[in-house]
Amino acid sequence: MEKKYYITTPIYYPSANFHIGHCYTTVVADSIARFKKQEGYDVYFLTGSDEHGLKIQKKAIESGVTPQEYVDKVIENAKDLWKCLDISYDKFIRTTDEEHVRAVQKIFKKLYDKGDIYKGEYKGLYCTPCESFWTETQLVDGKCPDCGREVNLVREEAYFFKLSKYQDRLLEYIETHPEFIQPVSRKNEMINNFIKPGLEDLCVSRTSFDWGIPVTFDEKHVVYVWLDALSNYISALGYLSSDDTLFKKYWPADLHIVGKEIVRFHTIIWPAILMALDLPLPHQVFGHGWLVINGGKISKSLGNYEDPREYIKAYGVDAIRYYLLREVPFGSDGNFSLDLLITRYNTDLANTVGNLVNRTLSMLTKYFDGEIKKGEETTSFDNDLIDLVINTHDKVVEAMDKLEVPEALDYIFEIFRRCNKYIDETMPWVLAKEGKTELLKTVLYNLLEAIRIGAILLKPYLPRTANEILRQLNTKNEDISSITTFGNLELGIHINDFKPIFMRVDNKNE
Ligand code: ME8
Repeated sequence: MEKKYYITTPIYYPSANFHIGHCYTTVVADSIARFKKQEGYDVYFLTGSDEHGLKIQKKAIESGVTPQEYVDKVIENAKDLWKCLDISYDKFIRTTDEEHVRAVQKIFKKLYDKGDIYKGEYKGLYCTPCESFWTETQLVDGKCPDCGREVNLVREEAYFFKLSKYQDRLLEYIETHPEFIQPVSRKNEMINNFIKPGLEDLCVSRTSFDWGIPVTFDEKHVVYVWLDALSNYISALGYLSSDDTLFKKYWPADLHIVGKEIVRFHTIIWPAILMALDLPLPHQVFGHGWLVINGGKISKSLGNYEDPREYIKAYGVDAIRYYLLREVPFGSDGNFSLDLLITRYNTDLANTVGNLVNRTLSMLTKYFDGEIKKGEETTSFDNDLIDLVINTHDKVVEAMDKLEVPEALDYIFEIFRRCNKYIDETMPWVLAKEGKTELLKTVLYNLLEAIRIGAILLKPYLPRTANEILRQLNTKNEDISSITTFGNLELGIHINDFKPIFMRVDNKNE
């Protein structure tokens, strides 16, 4: 039976200003989804946009359009960015989709009927210019953390979700399921900073603005944006709809990948809601770190913001994917700079892979007219190369099981580095000069086969590069099942036309 794998990214606030940091979650999720597909899983990969709430309503007012007009316009920006980054999602959900709206309304009603949502009064600190509620601890010097103005104590009729009721069950679940919150540091943070000090019931409706999903039985209330947003993970699969086939097939999620600042919502509020709905919890929530610039935030106002499409235009999509996947230790913060991007590009992509493929194909053209042949003799360096290549798949699988994406990628690059060393060891140009044709055939075959296997393993991370290498090799054996043994590169075929895949870029600071 095919194994299923349901993976999600957070749904993004629609924006006209995405930066490179925003690309991180989605590129990582895309690579994991592609990897699982390659490993034979039946994968469902969900992403989307989070379109309700005061923040969006205010942006729409600033732009002089309705909230719906605003989100309809900027949504194209997200979809275009994911397209430029080769994101292979199966569904893009919008929280303004009819089906989502209906599902959230049913979820709200279900929790209300069960007694887990009740009507009460919200008492809190309110910033009128910002129309935002704050808690005492969120204030900065006693003022609104957004605009720095005075806050007032206000009261507003609101519905509450009985989060406190689930505190003990949640703690027990987290403690008995060590894989649920990863990395471990985030798990400890959730337990010690939030759950153990005590969970308070959560305000889940608002009356002070109207850009949200109306509560069906009390229409002056709209559903709190996080209850609305988190529900996307099940509404996207048709939960509580007339067709819940996908829900039955894919829920519970195998992995929610989220940024560290929203782990709290995904590991406290979301599981409590699921418990209240009598649904199983996701297998894992992974909270990744941020991409930072000089240790600080990336933002337009700081002037360090660049549209990621500019980098894609300059260096190609795989240079960006590679940087994000390789440079940032998964789980920790990682630094971004153009210098580092170019260095990684030149060293790993242009030199290690691009140059290797180009050199090898050039030699095959020069010595054998581009025909792939197998030699009758072997060199003393072959076994070491072959062993490394054949063992790489297992190492990649092991790293990916732990979501160690940079490590997985590095194992694959080890193949290309080993190939370059093999060229230095065997010196094919000397073999050619000395007329050792059988050895030369063997060396080139081993290199091409190692490159083929490396390219297949590379597909989930750098799909374009991998496909271009395989196209240049003119091989039909592109499947993961063809890399369990060494020697499946077809004999007698002629390689396709080829050109360098990556051109070195001048780095002014190098
Ligand atoms: O949080 N580095 O949406 P969002 C790494 N709508 N990741 C970053 C980043 C950076 N510099 N900046 C942003 C939301 N992100 C909610 C989610 S889910 C039910 C609702 C990541 O658009 C951030 O951590 O603010 C998050 O995972 C994603 O971008 C979307 O952020």
